[in-house]
Amino acid sequence: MSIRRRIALFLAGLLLAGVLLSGCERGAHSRDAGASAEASSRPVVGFSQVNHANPWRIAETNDIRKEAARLGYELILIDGDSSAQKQVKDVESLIARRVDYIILAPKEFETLRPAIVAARDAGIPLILVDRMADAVPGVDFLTFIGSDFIDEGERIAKWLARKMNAKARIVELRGEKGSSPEIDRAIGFRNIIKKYPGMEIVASSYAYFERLEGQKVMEEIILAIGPTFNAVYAHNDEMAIGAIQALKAAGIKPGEDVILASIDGGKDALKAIIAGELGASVECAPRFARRIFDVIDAHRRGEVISARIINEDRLFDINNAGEFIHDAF
Ligand code: GYE
Repeated sequence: MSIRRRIALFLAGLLLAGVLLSGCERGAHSRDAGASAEASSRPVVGFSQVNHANPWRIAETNDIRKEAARLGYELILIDGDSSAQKQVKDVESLIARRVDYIILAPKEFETLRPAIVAARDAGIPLILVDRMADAVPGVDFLTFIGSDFIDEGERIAKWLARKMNAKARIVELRGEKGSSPEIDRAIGFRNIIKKYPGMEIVASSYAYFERLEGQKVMEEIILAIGPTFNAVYAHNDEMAIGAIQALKAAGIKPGEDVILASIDGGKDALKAIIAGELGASVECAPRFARRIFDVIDAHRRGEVISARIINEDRLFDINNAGEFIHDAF
C-alpha cells in the first residue's frame, strides 16, 4: 500500500470515528432531551400544610416529601404559619403557578372552603388530607384521605369506660377550634359516654393540639376546679403530654390519681404509656403519602377515585406500646 493510500485510509478512519462520535453525542443529547421532556411531563404537586408546630405535622410533611422524591415528582411545599387566611392565599398562589395537583391539609373546616372552590373553578384536582373541610368530596375536590375522627373519639371513650368501670369525672382538652378532628373527636367521645350515667365531662377547653397550651390549660383547670376529676381525654398526644407536666407539678399522679387517654400514637405518647403515665393512645397515622400519590397516579390514568379514603388506625396501650415504639413517628 502506497504511503498516500495509507494516509487516505487513516484520514477516512478518523472521519468515520468522528462521525460515530458525534452520532453518539447526538444520541446522548437526544436521550437527555427526551429525559427532561419526560421529567417536565411529570406532575407538579403543590402541598399547603397548616404549620410544622408538632411532630405529627412534621412526620406528615416528611413522608410526602420522601414519596414525591421517590417517584420523581416536583413538590412545592408551602407552610401556612397556622393561619387559615394565609392558607387560602397559599392555595391561590399554587393555582396561579398552574400546578397539576394540590394537596391541602386544611387548618379549619369552614375557613378553607374558598381555597377549595378556587381550585375547583380553575380545574386543578385537589386532594384534602388529614382534615376535612366544608365542601363535597368527589364534586368540589377529588377525595379526602385521612382518619375517621368520630371513630377515634368513640374508641377512647370505650377504652376509658372499661378502664374506669364506667365511672369517671373527665377533663377534655380539645384540639384546634373549628378543625374537623376537634369537632369529630368531641362528637365521637360524647356518642359513647352518654350511654354511661357515671361518666361526666366536668371541664372542656381548647388547647389547640399543642403541648405548651395543653400544660397551660391543664394548670388553669386545676386552679379552677381543684382535684375533682380523675380522667383526662386529650384530642392529641401533645396536649396529653403537656397535661401530664401540669398534673405532676400540682402533685397529682398521672396514671394513678388521674387516668389519661389521647390520640395520635406518637413516640412520646408510647414512651409515656410505657412509663405508666398515659393510659392509651388511639393511632392517627400521619404517614400515608403512598395513598396520596396512588390517587394522583390513578387519576392520571383516568380511573375513578373513591371520594373518601379512610386510614386504619390501631390502639396503643400498655399491652402493645413496646412492640410499636420503634416505628412510631
Ligand atoms: O391529630 C394533630 C395534628 O389533623 C389529624 O392535627 C390531624 C391532627 C392530629 O396537629 O396532632
